[in-house]
Amino acid sequence: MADFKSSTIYQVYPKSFYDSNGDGIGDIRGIIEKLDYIRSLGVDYIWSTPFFVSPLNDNGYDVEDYRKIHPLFGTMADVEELIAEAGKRGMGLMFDMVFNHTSTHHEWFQKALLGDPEYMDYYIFKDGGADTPPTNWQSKFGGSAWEYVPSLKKWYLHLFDVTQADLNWENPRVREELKDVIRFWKDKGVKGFRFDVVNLISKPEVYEDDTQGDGKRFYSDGPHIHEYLKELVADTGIGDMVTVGEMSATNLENCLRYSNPDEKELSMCFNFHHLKVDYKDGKKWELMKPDYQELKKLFETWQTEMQKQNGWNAVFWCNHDQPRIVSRMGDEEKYWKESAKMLATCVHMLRGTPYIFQGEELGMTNTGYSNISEYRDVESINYYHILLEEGKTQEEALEVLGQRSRDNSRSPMQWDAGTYAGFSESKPWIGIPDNHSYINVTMEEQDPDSILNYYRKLIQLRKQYAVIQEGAIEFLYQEQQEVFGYKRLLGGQELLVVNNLTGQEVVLQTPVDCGGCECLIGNYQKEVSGDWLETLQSYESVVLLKKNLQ
Ligand code: TEU
Ligand code: CA
Repeated sequence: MADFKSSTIYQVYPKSFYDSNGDGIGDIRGIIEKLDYIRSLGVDYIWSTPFFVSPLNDNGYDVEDYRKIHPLFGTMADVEELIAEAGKRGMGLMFDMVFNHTSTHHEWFQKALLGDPEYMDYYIFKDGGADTPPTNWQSKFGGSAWEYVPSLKKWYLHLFDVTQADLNWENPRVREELKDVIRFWKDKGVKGFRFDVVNLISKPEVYEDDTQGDGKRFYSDGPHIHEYLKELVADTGIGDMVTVGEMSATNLENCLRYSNPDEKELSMCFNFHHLKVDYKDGKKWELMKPDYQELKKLFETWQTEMQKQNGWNAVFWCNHDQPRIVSRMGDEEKYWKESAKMLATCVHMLRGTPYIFQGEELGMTNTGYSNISEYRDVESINYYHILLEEGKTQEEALEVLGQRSRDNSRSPMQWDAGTYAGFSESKPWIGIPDNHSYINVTMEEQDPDSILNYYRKLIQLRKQYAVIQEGAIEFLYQEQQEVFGYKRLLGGQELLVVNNLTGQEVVLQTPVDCGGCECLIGNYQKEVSGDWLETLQSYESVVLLKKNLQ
């Protein structure tokens, strides 16, 4: 399997990828049927979000049994076939390990609820009167992070939904149980792992009210996090596999440690700072236009420091929790194609491992649901009510969801222009935007100039040019807000990446001398070789290779 530094990773959300048996819900056999498509992109690994037995209150991030497949998605035989068939095509599977919490349906929690002290110690139970939660910490999905169990006269911690109880990592037995889960999947031939909100697993010694916030500062990158990760990796022998930790409200200092190979923790981290530049005062549910200066600064800091201190970034715009990037930072109407390609270029030429979320490669957009009944995500539904309670009108609340809901990325993959977008033969579990009439795999396959074919080319360029994989990075145009530019340097090669983040033409403050350059990729048909590049058109992207520098 390819080294993670030269790889591109494709994320599949099984429930919405492809439905093989016509029940309106995507499944494992659906992924198997579409493996040739995924292979055609040129990616090396497939990260699939969870399909284990679960009540699906958080679409599988509430795991009831880490070793069994939810019948809605298929069988163990299907999963084994998926791993084998991907392997035949040169791709490795990465499974999603949700180890910060289990579903309250998990047998461990069920035993805890019966008062079994051994299993109560698997979770975080605290004393407290029925009216006073142990602390004022807030759930990430809204409301208190504590739930009272009258029969035990205790509260349990849930940083996410009330049916997602946080595990007690201080308990060595919990750590052993979770290592066994990794060994189980490793033995099945899984080639890598994504660890869900893994930087939240180490809770503080003392549980106290957070007078400055929702509690996150006490448990994000908590006191024993690095120890726990080292132990998990060493004891399961996954140090040579590709691993990525999802880091919630993290910082650079910790991510440098998580991803520095000498620390023997993880291959790389997801952080979300660059995806909060449109949060007003840092609040997800308050709308603001993206602050591009801040976006550029964040990329610059993280890229430069990771390089200096031998860390490694996962680079991405989209996943199953994020709105679609073309709707968010591009222009999904007038410059749909141009802006989707420009945004792709911005991250795919960076130093790090790029991730593509299903449908991103087609330029899929936010879903634009107009009624709350169309939403499925627990977080969206909770916040809709919170927004109404805060005094917003229904229209205003829907406007916020339209831009921020996680369901924006969870609509079915658009395979063709037919009914249900070729995803299923029956009505899917969640609605499909009308734009599948022109945003779909079948049509984009036929168009050499499509977003799909542009992504293929970006992935291929990374394979072809060591400077994209390993080159040093230097940032350009820091003073020019509309332009996101950088250089990659390796040996005698210099790669120049220039992107116009706006829908207006811009004049470059420093024109680029294209003498002796080859244009590797760009989203406008234009001959740049031997010329000066002085202006960029709306959302224009240009990637130039300068050769044989002395
Ligand atoms: O997400 C963690 C997480 O905190 C977010 O991305 C979350 O969706 C957002 O902050 C809410 O505003 C991971 C999974 O990717 C997500 O799907 C799960 O719901 C969550 O963990 C709990 O397992
Ligand atoms: Ca199905």
